Amino acid sequence: MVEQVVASTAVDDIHTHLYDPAFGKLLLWGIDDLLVYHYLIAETFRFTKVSYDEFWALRLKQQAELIWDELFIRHSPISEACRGVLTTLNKLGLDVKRRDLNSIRKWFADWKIEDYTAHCLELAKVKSVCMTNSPFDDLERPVWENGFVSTGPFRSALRIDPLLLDWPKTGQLLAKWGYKVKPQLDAKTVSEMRRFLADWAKRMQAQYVMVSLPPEFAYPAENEVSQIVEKIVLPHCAEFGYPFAVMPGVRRAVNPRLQLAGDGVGRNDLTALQNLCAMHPENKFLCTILSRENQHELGVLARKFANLHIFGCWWFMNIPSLVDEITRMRIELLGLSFTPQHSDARVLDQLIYKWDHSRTIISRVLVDKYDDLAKTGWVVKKEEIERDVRFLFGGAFSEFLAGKLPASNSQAKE
Ligand code: FIX
Ligand code: ZN
Repeated sequence: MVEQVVASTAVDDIHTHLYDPAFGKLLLWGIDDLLVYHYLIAETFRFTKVSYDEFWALRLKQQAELIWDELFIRHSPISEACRGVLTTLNKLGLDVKRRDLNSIRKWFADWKIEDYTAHCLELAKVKSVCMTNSPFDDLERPVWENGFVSTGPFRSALRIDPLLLDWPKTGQLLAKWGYKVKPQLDAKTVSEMRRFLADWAKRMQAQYVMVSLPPEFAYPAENEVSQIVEKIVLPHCAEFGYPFAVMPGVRRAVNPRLQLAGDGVGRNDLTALQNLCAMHPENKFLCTILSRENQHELGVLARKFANLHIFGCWWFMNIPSLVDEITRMRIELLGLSFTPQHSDARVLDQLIYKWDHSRTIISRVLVDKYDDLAKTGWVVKKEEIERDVRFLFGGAFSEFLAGKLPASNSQAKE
């Protein structure tokens, strides 16, 4: 019964890198994009003799062929990211044992993107998709400036990494766009940076404001990042009720020659997150963290602060052994008050495998947990299992977005 409920309950995917089809080429899909996923690029360079420069000079189709040949033909595709391509093709009804890239390409060529988007969402049983939207992206910004408003399943989150991590350089952009900012965070600059955030969060109808952070992130601290968080981001989020999503643990460009595939991981001192939650009870925080070593501490922090909602097994954590370990631990620590998974899909079709693989593990963990209850004589009804799974698959997140902070939180600040 649990397996059937988990397999059939539609999910809100709360963090992806997908786009509404209205964003045109920014929405990646199809076999070539599936193969040229940065997870698979990194794995290909474990084997290939092709140099970085040669690889980046290839056209997308040629890159896809090289990856297919190296990871699927010359070796068996047993890594999680390789297996994901095969799960996706299989669920789409393609015969993977033919190993025929060109016939797979022909199958994709017959689709129109609007129909294919609906097909993927239906197969993956995803009812909404949260995009990652950056005003600093030159391809994306004009779509918003031309008045795009999301009415369908695609929702928005305002991504602000350059504002926090690359000030004052990002200030030059703000100045160009008409915000009266200076490199120093004086009062006028602070209010103009807040105006910038307010304009973009409103334009995007953002669900939350988000940033990824390096392993060294500290709070409070005498540095620009910490000052921008304290003086600009947190007051903005508190004023308009946006949660601030922090994603610590990414060490960008560990190997820059791998481009997007070149980011690494490092562990964080979670005292920073503890301080954020404790010092800003008027703010709500979302958090997913990249290092395995931080996972238990994050679960414990969520027990301490109702203004913290933890979510997902992010990126290098999204492999079956760790999803099982992390999900099990979170349920044991927090019951149902977290969001176990997001897809982080960058290619539309990936929704199919990311959710298929995650559902299998989440259901396995839940079966064990309900079974433990059964041994005590507690009887769980089917409607209760459905209620619980809906809560894990977006209900808890929606309540966190909509809900007021517990009374203890608002009083703590007074
Ligand atoms: O920072 C992020 O949101 C990361 O998820 C991405 O930048 C990363 O490249 C990714 O695709 C992970 O799944
Ligand atoms: Zn992401």
